[in-house]
Amino acid sequence: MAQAPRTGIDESQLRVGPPKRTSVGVPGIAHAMSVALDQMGPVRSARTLLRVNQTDGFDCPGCAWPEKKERHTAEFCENGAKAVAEEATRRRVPPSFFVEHSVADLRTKDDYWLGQQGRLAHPMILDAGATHYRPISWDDAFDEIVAELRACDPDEAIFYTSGRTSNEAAFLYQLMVRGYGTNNLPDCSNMCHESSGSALGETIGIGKGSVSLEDVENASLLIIAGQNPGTNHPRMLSSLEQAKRNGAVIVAVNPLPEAGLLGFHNPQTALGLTKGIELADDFLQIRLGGDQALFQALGKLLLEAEAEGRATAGRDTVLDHEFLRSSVNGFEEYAAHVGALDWAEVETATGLTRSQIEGLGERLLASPATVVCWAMGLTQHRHSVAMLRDIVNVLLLQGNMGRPGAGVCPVRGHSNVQGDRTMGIFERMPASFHDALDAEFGFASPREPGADTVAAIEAMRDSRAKVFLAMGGNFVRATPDSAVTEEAMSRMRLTVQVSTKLNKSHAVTGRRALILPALGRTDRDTQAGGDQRVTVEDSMSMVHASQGRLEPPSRHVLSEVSIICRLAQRLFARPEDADGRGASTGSGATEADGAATGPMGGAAPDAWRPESGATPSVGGSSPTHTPPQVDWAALEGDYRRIRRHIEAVVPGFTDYESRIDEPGGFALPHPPRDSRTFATPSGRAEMTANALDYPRVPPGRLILQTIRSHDQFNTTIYGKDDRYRGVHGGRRVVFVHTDDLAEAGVADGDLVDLISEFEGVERRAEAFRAIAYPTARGCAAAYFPETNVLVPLGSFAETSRTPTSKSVIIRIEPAVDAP
Ligand SMILES: Nc1nc2c(c(=O)[nH]1)N[C@H]1C(S)=C(S)[C@@H](COP(=O)(O)OP(=O)(O)OC[C@H]3O[C@@H](n4cnc5c(=O)[nH]c(N)nc54)[C@H](O)[C@@H]3O)O[C@H]1N2
Ligand SMILES: Nc1nc2c(c(=O)[nH]1)N[C@H]1C(S)=C(S)[C@@H](COP(=O)(O)OP(=O)(O)OC[C@H]3O[C@@H](n4cnc5c(=O)[nH]c(N)nc54)[C@H](O)[C@@H]3O)O[C@H]1N2
Ligand SMILES: [Mo]
Repeated sequence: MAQAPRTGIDESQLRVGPPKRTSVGVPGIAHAMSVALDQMGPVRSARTLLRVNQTDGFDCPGCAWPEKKERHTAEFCENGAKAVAEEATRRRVPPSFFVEHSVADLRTKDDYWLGQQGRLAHPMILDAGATHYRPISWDDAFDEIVAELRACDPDEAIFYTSGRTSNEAAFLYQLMVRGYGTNNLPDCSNMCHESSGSALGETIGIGKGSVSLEDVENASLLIIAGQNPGTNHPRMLSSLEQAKRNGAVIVAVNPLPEAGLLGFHNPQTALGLTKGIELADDFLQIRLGGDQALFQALGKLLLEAEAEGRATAGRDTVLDHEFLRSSVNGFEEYAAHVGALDWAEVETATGLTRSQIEGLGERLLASPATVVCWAMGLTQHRHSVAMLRDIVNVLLLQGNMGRPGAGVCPVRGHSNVQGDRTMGIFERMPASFHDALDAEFGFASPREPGADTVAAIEAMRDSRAKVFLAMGGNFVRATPDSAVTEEAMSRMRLTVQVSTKLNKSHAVTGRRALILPALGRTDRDTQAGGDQRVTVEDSMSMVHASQGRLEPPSRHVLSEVSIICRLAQRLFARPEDADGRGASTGSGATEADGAATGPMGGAAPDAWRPESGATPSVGGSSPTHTPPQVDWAALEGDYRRIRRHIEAVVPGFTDYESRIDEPGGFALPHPPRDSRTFATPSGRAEMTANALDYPRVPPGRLILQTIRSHDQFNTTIYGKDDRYRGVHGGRRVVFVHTDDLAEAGVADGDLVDLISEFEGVERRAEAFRAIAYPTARGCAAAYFPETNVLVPLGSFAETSRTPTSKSVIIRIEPAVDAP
């Protein structure tokens, strides 16, 4: 095992070569193994990697692409192996590390250096005015949090979640937060697939994808728009390869010629190692944000083909008339709307020719079953929700919903981001969820919607929030407008990070800060009731169990469930309950069973009052509501009890415990997929007429998308390369079309500053190497989180309020400090 690096990334070592056309294969596996050996050593590497995504193993902490029923011995991809290695690393961040490094020192380190230091091993506190974190006991840490929470109005506290949190932890977390009295539950989904949830919820009545893995493999046409699976969902490539072998046509829609989409060497088949397969039959190099125009044009073409008496393969007509009649609203308005579409505008918006779009129209006609897949390329624009509604429109026309091989496939990011939502991590859950929660736990959850990510940052910026707690993630780096967000964070009275690894959010803190080290997926989680498993939900609504088996990083690290249970127990303790420490102090929980025996079993109404006498400064009165009736210690001791509560509250979890014993788990209900029914207010799928939008880029400006390199997982930077795009040894690069570089008077390799322009305010990211790259004209690309300084907090998608990370208007200038 290699030592953690002593320095961060030295951008002067950057080397740039040509981009690749195919992905994975032998170099991918070799690279994954070298990362694993570096972090874990040989024995732990073998033991760990062989358990990824096995039915009795742990769920890969990488992406949310589902597993097949029959598993390979090594059911992981290069980037899954990297995600596992980062978590299962043997490097540690012990208390002595914080003696050596002040917070000011940590602030100067880059994301790569921070992440490479290893697993957090002890709870730490940063006192007001202190320069260094010091170790703290768990009990004292919880007391500090409770004191601050009691001193503020519940709506002045923000509770963030990242998407790795298990169903069990997520469910208890939202219960604690709602019991405390707020819906301020922003999550990474607000920055991720919120637009998908909004558009699908409105149109098909459920904010989740409608396809199964079999549907993807049996589709006749797969349109993959705004997604880079070769890097971000490598296991998806095996499904695409299978689809291809089954005769599917694959069309990639992307401003960048991404290696994984164009060609693929499957490391899991003997053939794949040598020969590889061309995946995409067509590549439409679209302009950033042009997809709404593309799909409206496709709808128009289908309607014209219908008028000409043509037909979709396998049917007498182009349109699925019976389905439209029985199950869909809004056809007439939609048809009139796209009928009036102007081709010149479509060509401007997309940068594609009419004949290219007609080519895809022909492919739609030739396909009896079409799936559209997408990820961040379609969700992070101002008009993303309308764009996605227009995708649904096109699919509905041909009845491509709730049929084998057809439907919508938003490909999720974090491994349990979808499950967290199902569990109630959402600032505005439907009334039915609140009703069930209240009935199960005998309390009245607050019904006022809470803050999403953008609103949370605004509240912190404007001093309307005082306490920030994060269940995982890296809030200051993942969010837009870094300078604004960092300043907002520093206004907090207390910031708390429940984390596995060190990151920038531990260095940019409130007046006081806590780091609470948590177990990850790969770690053994032993409680009073024995070794525990947790459950997660993948991108296709499959719920399955996950059990880690590695020795935890230290005996001072707790599971997320433990952390929540112990915190909640204190938070809801009556002052006379001897400060509520009770059973949670030791290594495990009580053996108590049933809800009646725990410390809160018999809590009287209005038991919850601030004990410190501090008066909340906003909102006036102290909360006096009844807390949820929960035996937190019992739940901590045996997670099956948590699952019983979930079963009672969340639809679709009947026989939860026995169904996760099945290999592969079980599918949650999805009305369009299961029965072609739609739980919208009208009971029908909704076609919508959406005003056409696309980014208008002023002359001399570019539109910038902020993306992931091959060596990162969001804000965790595994390494310094982006192999498929030909970048090695550095990250501060901006990909620009050769002609756009020439127009800007910049030569390939020059150092430039990126200046974003939004509503008269400029934001600057300095010293990026300009790379002449085959991207669409006018469309630049650079990596996040380095470019988050450029994404304005006030620029977000309509309806979903997702920051517009894929459409930032910029100009490029020779770098101020260039030699
Ligand atoms: N290894 C690894 N795996 C990951 C992650 C990671 O960081 N590393 N992150 C996880 C998470 S949380 C998520 S959400 C997913 C993200 O998965 P992706 O969405 O694949 O990630 P991005 O790097 O944001 O890539 C966006 C893609 O969309 C294209 N694109 C951008 N704008 C447009 C547009 O307007 N139209 C079209 N048609 N295309 C566009 C870009 O060129 C790029 O190919 O991956 C998950 N998996
Ligand atoms: N400009 C720009 N910004 C973006 C995006 C973009 O494309 N462009 N993408 C957005 C998207 S899609 C997303 S999902 C967000 C991601 O936002 P986040 O989810 O907040 O960020 P991550 O980088 O995934 O969080 C990594 C940290 O999570 C902690 N962690 C990892 N595993 C665990 C665990 O099991 N338990 C606990 N408690 N902690 C854990 C580690 O400490 C690690 O440092 O970023 C968004 N930001
Ligand atoms: Mo994401």
